[in-house]
Amino acid sequence: MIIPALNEAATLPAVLESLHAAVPEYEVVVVDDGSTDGTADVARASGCAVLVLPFNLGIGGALRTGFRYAVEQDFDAAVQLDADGQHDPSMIPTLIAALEGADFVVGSRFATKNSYEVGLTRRKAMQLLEFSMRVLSGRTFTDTSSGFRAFGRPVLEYFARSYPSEYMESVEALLAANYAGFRIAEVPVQMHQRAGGTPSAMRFKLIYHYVRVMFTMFTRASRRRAPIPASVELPSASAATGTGPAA
Ligand SMILES: Nc1nc2c(ncn2[C@@H]2O[C@H](COP(=O)(O)OP(=O)(O)O)[C@@H](O)[C@H]2O)c(=O)[nH]1
Ligand SMILES: [Mg+2]
Repeated sequence: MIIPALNEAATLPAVLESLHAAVPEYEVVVVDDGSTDGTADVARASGCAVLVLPFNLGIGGALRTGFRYAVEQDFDAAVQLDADGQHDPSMIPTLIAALEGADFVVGSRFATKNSYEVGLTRRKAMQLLEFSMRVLSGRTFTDTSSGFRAFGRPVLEYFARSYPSEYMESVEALLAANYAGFRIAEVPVQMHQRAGGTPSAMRFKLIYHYVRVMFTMFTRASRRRAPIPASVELPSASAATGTGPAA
């Protein structure tokens, strides 16, 4: 389980507890990304692995750190989930089971009709993203920005060296994995509203991010045949483990 976390001390304990109850057999790593609210301490108190980044890299950078860690620790698969209680740990075995027939599994909020509510701005933007994704990838994804995902080993290795770093990276990563030829599956999930804390982007910032991600998607599409070099030496992700204070 890879949990990117920025100032989630309020919600993280309950998430870690529910993970421990639902899937005690899986290791958990929290990637604390320059939080100022004691997120790392809360995570350490639960006994899970904590990677502390010295300053804020953004969710993509934090995830890439988590993927490197998973690769280094020789995990066969990993699941990404939010620190805010939105993702239901009881769905994790379903996501992992779907890795039998896929390399990359996306927990989709919209694969079936359910009650997950998003604001109007976000909903419209998501529809536009979905449409662009259909044009660029040639297939339909019902939830391009879900942060509840499972990855098999080959995708972990791929993302450990190439995961996009800007916010809304989830969309870009989906397109990149599609171009790289990975088998991608969607599994319907029920998602909750965040349990507390603050969402990472508010309305106007969101619009900026949606415009930026659209631009990146088209750029990516235009150079889709450029391979990601396979032989990049990776610095050790576990160098980030430890007790250093979050800046
Ligand atoms: N490591 C890290 N995690 C972040 C950052 N921004 C957001 N997150 C985490 O990423 C997850 C998703 O963010 P969230 O605000 O819930 O986005 P939403 O679910 O798309 O509204 C949460 O666990 C956040 O704590 C960041 O800059 N760095
Ligand atoms: Mg969330």
